[in-house]
Amino acid sequence: MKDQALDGLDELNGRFARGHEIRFRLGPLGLTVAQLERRGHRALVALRGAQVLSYAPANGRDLLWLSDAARLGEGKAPRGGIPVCWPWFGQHPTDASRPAHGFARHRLWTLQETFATPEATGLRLSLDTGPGASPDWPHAARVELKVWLADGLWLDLTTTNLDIRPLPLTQALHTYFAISDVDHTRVDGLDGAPYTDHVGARTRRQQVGPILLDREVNRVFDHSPGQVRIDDTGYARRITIDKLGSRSTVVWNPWTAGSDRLGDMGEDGYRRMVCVETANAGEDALLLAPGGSHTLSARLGEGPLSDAD
Ligand code: TA6
Repeated sequence: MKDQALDGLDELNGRFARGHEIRFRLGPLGLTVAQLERRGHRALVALRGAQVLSYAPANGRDLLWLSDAARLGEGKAPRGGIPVCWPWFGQHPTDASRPAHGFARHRLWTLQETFATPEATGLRLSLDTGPGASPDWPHAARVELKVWLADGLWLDLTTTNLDIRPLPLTQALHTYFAISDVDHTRVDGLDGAPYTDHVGARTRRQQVGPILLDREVNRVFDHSPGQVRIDDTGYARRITIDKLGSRSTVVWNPWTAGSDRLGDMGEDGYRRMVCVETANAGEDALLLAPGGSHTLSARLGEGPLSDAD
């Protein structure tokens, strides 16, 4: 598959590069990426799918996991980084033949602006949909992703309903975090939250304590607007995920059988990743009024894990 923006690298750099802080180049899988740098923080953002592929804080290792076996293909987003699930999360609500997690992650987004100020270095991408722009989606809407480096990686996913009808919306920043090993990692901050368990027949449950990664996990948490933490004793770090405009959180690890089904997780890849997804899904589905807009925001940060944690 050819990335249409390949032809435009010179033009992209001519119009949008910002000194050493923002440059455009070919990145993983031959994708056209924006390379962001600010005070030692580094990120790569692919124009296809507006997918962040990498984010490493100053002097730190990457917070994001990208599979060794990631590939591009028709209807396939690279396995890893932060695919944008939009305008539906999971299966389409009424038509199971439509692509899982919507179509935005497969499209080439339009670069609207880049910025490098004393406070932040980043960019804004957009995708328009509607009867003319998007035959598989009847609603006229615009979705924008603003990504920037400051004290962490920040993301704002804003949807505006440009239609005369209400817009049903579910979505997620389907973030694949890199971990040292499943045996050394737990996900905290969801104690007491109700969830729908998507492993096997769907069941409603309530989380007790942290989530241990010792089996397939696929949980859609409702009522989880607060901070989620990934504590990793192998890397001695705590990843923090703070969010706004999101009352649902998805935690996923496909384990062995799921990895075999997916085919692009790489050798034992499931041991070195966990998805913690900032979402509007399940009971947190949105209905945007005509002219209305909604922003889903996330900030990813990290710090050392102390013995007291
Ligand atoms: O968020 C969890 C999930 O919905 C799983 O059910 C799962 O299969 C996954 O996302 C990955 O989906 P994808 O379409 O990228 O293979």
